[in-house]
Amino acid sequence: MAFSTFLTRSALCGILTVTIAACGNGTVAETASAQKPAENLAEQSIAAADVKDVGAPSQVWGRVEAAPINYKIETVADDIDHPWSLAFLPEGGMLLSERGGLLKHITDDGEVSVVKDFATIDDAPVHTKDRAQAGLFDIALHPDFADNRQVFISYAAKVDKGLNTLVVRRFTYSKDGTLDAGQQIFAAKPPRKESHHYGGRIIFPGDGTLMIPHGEAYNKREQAQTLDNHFGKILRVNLDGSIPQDNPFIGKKDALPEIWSYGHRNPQGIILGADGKVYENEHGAKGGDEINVIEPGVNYGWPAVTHGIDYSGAAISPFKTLPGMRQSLVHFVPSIAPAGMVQYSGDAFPELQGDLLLPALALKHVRHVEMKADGSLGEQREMFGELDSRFRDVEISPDGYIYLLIEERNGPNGKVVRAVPN
Ligand SMILES: [Ca+2]
Repeated sequence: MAFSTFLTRSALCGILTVTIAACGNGTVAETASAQKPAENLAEQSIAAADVKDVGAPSQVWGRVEAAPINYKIETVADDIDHPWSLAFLPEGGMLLSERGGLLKHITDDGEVSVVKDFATIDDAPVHTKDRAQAGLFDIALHPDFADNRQVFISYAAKVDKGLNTLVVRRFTYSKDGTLDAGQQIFAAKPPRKESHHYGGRIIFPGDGTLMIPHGEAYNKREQAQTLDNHFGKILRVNLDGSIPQDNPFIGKKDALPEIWSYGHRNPQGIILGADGKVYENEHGAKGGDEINVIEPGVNYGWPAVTHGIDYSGAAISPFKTLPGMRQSLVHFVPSIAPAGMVQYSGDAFPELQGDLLLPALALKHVRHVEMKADGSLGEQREMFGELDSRFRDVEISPDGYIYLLIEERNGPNGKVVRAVPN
C-alpha cells in the first residue's frame, strides 16, 4: 500500500503562505510571550576572562515562534510502540527500533515486519521497563555499510543480579533481511539497577571510532565528575571495541580509558557536524537542557554547574559557571527535553540547509536551530507543534524528507510520519 496522505493545519498554512503561528494552534499560541534572542543572553555578568576554560556564556532560549516553512505530513507507519531510532538502508526501506526491544523493517511502501526481538539475545537480552527509559535504542549503519553490511545497535541489557547496563553490539544485516547473532563491543561500567538516563544514541565521529554517550542513571549524578566510571560520560571506542590510543585519559590513574568527555547528565542527541565538530544535546533537570560542542578531555559541568534546578524546585548547584568546566552553547528554559538531533542536509527544504533539528518530548515540537557557517547558533523556531506529539527522533531521508518518530507516552500507539514539501 502507498503512504496515506493528509493535509495538516501547517500544510493549509503553507497554501495560504502564512506561518503556523497564525493558524490558531493552542500550543504555538503560547509563543506570544517568546523572547527575542538579544534579550536572552544569559550570564552577562560573568566575565569570561575571570574563569578558565568555560567558553563563551551560554545563551538561554525559551518558547519561540513557529517556523514558516511549507510542508505536508504523510503517515509512514502506525501502531509503532515507542519508536526510538530510524536508519535508511541504501537498497531502500529502513530499520526502526522500538524501545520495547523489537528491531523492525519498514519498506518504502510502509509495510512493517520484525527483524529481531532483542529479548532473544542469549548473552545480553534487552532490559525493558514500562514507563521508564530502558530498552532498545539507536541504530547506526557502518560508514561502509553498503559494502560490509555492518550495523551497530545500542540498548539496555540485562546483567546478573537484577542489574542492567548500556551496551553496543555489532551485527551484520544481510540483504535478505536477517540480522546475525552479533558481538558485543561495549558495556558501560559499572552496571546499574536504575532504568533511567542511559543516553543511548551512538555516532561515528569520522575518525574510525564510535562515540557512545552514556547518562548518569539519574541517581548517580555525582559520579559524572569522577573518571573511575562511565556515568555521565561520552565514551569513544574503536569499532571492534578496543581503546583508541589517543583517548584523553589513557594512562591517567583511576580513569577509565574509554572516556572522551565528562560532566554530562543525560545526552540525547549527538552528531558529527558538517564543520567536523561533534555537537551534543542533553537533558538538564528543570530548565537546564543544553547544546554543547564536544571536545576530548573536557568537563561539561554536571552536576557542579547547571542552569537548571531540580524537579522539586530545589537547587542542584549554586554555580552556573566554575573554572575548568565548559559552558554549553545554549540552554533551554523551560526545558524542551530534546531526544535526538540532526543537521539538515537535503534538497527538499533548502531553507533548513545546515541547520539543527531537535525533536522535543516535553514541549512537543521539533526545535529548528539556525547554524551559521562558523558553527555559531542563531535564531530558533518551533516546528510541527500542531501535531501535539512527543517527538523521539528526527531523521532525514536520502531525498531530504524529514522523518519524525512520535511516541505515545504510556501506550503503544506511536507512529512514523514524514514531512514533505507542500
Ligand atoms: Ca553542562
